[in-house]
Amino acid sequence: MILEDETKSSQYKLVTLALTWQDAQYYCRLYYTDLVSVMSLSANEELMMILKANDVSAAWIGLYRESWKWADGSSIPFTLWSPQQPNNDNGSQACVYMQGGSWNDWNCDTKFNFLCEEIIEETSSESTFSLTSGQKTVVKVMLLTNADLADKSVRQRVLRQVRVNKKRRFKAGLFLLL
Ligand SMILES: [Ca+2]
Repeated sequence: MILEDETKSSQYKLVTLALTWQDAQYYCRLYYTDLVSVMSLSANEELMMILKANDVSAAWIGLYRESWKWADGSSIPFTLWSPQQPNNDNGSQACVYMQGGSWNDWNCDTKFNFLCEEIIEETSSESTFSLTSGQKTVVKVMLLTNADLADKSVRQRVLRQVRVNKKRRFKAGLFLLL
């Protein structure tokens, strides 16, 4: 299987469980790809409409402070803070929720609904393999890439790409040996 540059599309998933930011991220990573990264005004509007349509006022998004970055490690081409935000009130606001389409930094332990995204990545050479329960399959992958595989976020994306199969998701230990 050769993983090459792929076209990428995101599907947004609103989860109406109230969880802390960290638990929300865990949930998104388990069932989808990650908490949502909002990379454009149009994506932000789409998410705002999802919240509105579901009558949810506020939901965690993937942005957090460690110098601000998205949960999946992406850079920040776009922000839409509410007025006077981010204010890091009491020095304890390191996570971000969306409300009415704009963003506020907030205490990560607060429980909100949250927005996940599922990234569907199409590889040019589609692999097909099937797993039955209890079966162990070793998949050898040859990577043709200029990406920096020493970078943790790049490795996570590669593993996700291996893991995400439109029809079938298998929970297994995935290791990338360099
Ligand atoms: Ca705030």
